[in-house]
Amino acid sequence: MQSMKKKTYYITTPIYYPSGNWHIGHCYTTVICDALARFHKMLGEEVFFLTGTDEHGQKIEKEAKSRGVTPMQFIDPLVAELKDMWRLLDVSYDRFIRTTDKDHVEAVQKIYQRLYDSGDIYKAEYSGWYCTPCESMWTEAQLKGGKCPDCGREVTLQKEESYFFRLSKYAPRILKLYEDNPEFLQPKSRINEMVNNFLKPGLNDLCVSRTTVKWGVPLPFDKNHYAYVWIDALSNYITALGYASKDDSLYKKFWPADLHMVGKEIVRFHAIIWPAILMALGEPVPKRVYGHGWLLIGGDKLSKSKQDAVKCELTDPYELVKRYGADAVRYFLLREIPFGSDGEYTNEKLLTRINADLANDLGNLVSRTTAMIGQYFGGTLPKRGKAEGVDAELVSMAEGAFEKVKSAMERLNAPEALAEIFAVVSRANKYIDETTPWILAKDESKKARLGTVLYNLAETVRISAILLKPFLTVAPKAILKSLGCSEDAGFDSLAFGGLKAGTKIEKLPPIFPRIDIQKELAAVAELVKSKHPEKKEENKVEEITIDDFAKIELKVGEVIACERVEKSDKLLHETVKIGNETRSVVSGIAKYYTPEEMIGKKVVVVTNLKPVKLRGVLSEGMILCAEDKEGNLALVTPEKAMESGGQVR
Ligand code: ME8
Repeated sequence: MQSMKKKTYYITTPIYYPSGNWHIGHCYTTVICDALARFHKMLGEEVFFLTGTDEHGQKIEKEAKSRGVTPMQFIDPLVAELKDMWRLLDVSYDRFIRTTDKDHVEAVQKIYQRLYDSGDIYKAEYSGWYCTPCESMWTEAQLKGGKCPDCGREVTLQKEESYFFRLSKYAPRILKLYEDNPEFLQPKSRINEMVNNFLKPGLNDLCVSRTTVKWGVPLPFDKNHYAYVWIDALSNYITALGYASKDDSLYKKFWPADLHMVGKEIVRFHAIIWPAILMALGEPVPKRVYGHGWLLIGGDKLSKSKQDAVKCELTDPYELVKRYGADAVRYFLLREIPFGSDGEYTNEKLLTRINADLANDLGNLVSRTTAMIGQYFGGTLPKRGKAEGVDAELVSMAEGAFEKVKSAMERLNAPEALAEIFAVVSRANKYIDETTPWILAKDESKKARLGTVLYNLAETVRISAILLKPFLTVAPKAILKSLGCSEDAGFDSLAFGGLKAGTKIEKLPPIFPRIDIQKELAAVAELVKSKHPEKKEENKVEEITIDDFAKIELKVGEVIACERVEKSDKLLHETVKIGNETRSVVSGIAKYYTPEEMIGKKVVVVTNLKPVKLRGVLSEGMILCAEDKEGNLALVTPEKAMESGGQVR
C-alpha cells in the first residue's frame, strides 16, 4: 500500500535586527506564527517554523565600533536575549537562523553568483550625494535644502560603482502574480498599497551592493562589494532550508513557504523584491505573505526609539511574562488586536483581558467544575446519563467549535479562533447557572442528573483545553492533567464523550489568579519609573512662575565676528552686537556652524548670565539653540527682521 505523504506547512517570521530593547510589539509576529505552527502540527501536518536574526549592515557595524567591540561581540548577547525571550514565551521554532551562520553566508554568495551569471545583476555607476561624516549616499530628492537630511551638513556629488538587480524587469510579473493569486498578499488592502505606491509609478532597478559597509557578505564575483542587507536577509527563508547547499532536502520538502508573516512596514520587501529575486532564480514564490498591523502606544507604533516617550506603560516582555505568565501575554497578543489592523497597547487592556477572559471565564469554569466533581462525587467523574434540553446547545457548541476554529485559522485569524473557543467557555459557565448543580446536589433523587451536568461540564472543559493548545502552552496542559487526560491529547480526541466515567479528577487551584487592576497599575507605574529614573526627572521639570521667568533677560543680538576657540573642536567665539553694546560670547556649536556661517546671524542671547571664562575666553552671555533627540543643534532666531537689542519675552 502506498503511504500517504504528510502535508507540509512552512511558516516564517521576519528575522529580527539584534537591537536589544525588546518590547512586546516584537513578540507579536512571532507569537502569531507560533500559534499557527502549533495549530498545523496538531492538524497532523509536518511543520517547519523559522525565525532568526538579521545581523549584517551599517547600523550594527557602527554600534559595535562606537562601543569598541567587534560586531559579533556586540550581537551575540543580544541574540541570546532574543532566544531567551522566545524560550520564555514558549516559541516552538524549528530553526533559529542567524545571517552570520556560515551556511547562510555561503548560500547568499551562491544566490548572488546565480543572479550575476543570469544577467539579473549588472554593474553600473551609482551617483548620489555623499555625506562623509554620516557615510550615507542620498539622492537629489532626499536632500533637505541641498544638505544631508540626517545631519544638515554639506554633501558632495559622488559616483560609485555598484551592482544592480533588474527589479524593473519583474514589475509586470509581480502585477500578474497579484492578479492570478489574490491570496498571495494579504490583507487585501496591502495589494492596493503595493500596486498604487510602487508598481504603478514604476520600479527602479535595485542597488544590491555596498562598498562602504563592510559588515556583510562579500560578493563572490567582486570582493570589494558586500551584499545589500535586505537581499542577504530575505534569502534566509530559503537558505535556512539548505537552498544552494549540498543538502537541499528540506528545501525540496518545504519550499515554497506557506506563509511569510511580516509587519506591514516591510511588506514591500516581501511582496515585491523577494518574489522578483525568486523569479530571477527560477524558484517558486511563497504561497502567501501576510502584512499584519502594529501594536501602538498613544497612536504611534511601539518601537525601540519611541519607548522613551511611553515609559508609563510596561512593554518589557521579560517583566510581563514574569508578572503574568507566558499564557497571559500570548493570549493578549493573539486575542486583543483585530487581525490585520493596528491595536493600542496599554497595561490596563492587558490586565482587563487577563481578568475577564482568563481568570473569570476560563479559570472559573475549570475551578468550579473540578471543585464540584470533588465535592459531590469525591473527585471521580460521574456517568453521563440521559440528556435534557438544556444540554443540547452546550454539546453542539463544544462539538462544533473545532470547525469554526479551523476556519478562522485558515484565514490566519487567531482573535476569531479564540473568540470561538471562549464562546464555548462562556456557554459552559451559563450552563452552570442554568442547571444549578448546588441545588441538584441537595436532592438525592437528582444525583444522576447532577452527574450528567458535571460530566458535560468536564467534557466541555477538556475540549476547550485541547482547542486552546496552539494558543496557550501552560494552562491547557494543567487542565488536561487535572482531568486525567494526556497532555498530548490532540484534535483527534475532540469528539464529545471522550472522557471515561470513573476517571480521577483533581481540583485545580485558580490557573489565572484575579488581578487587582488598580493596585497592579500603580505597582507597574512605580516599576517603570524606577527603571527609567532619567525620564522621571525629564518629565517632571519644575514649574516656575512668571516672576521666575522675568529674571532671565533675553535679547536679540547680531553676530558681527566669529572664530574658532583654539584647541577646541566644540567652541566658537562670537562677537555679538546687542543694541549699542558688543559682547564676547562662547558657545558649543562648532560642530553645527562654521564661523563664516555665524557672521550676520540674528540670535537670541541670555544677557544677564554671570560672565565666565571658557578655555580662557570671556563669555558674557549664552546664545540659545534648539536641540533634537540626537543632539543636533539649530540656532533660535527671530522669525522676522529684528533690530539687535530687541527684548525677547
Ligand atoms: O524589520 N507592533 O526587523 P525588526 C507589531 N530585520 N509588530 C512589530 C512592532 C510593533 N510595535 N515593532 C516591531 C526587520 N514589530 C527586518 C526583517 S526579514 C527578511 C527582515 C515587528 O527587528 C516588525 O513588524 O525591525 C517585524 O515583523 C518584526 O517585529 C521584526 O522587526
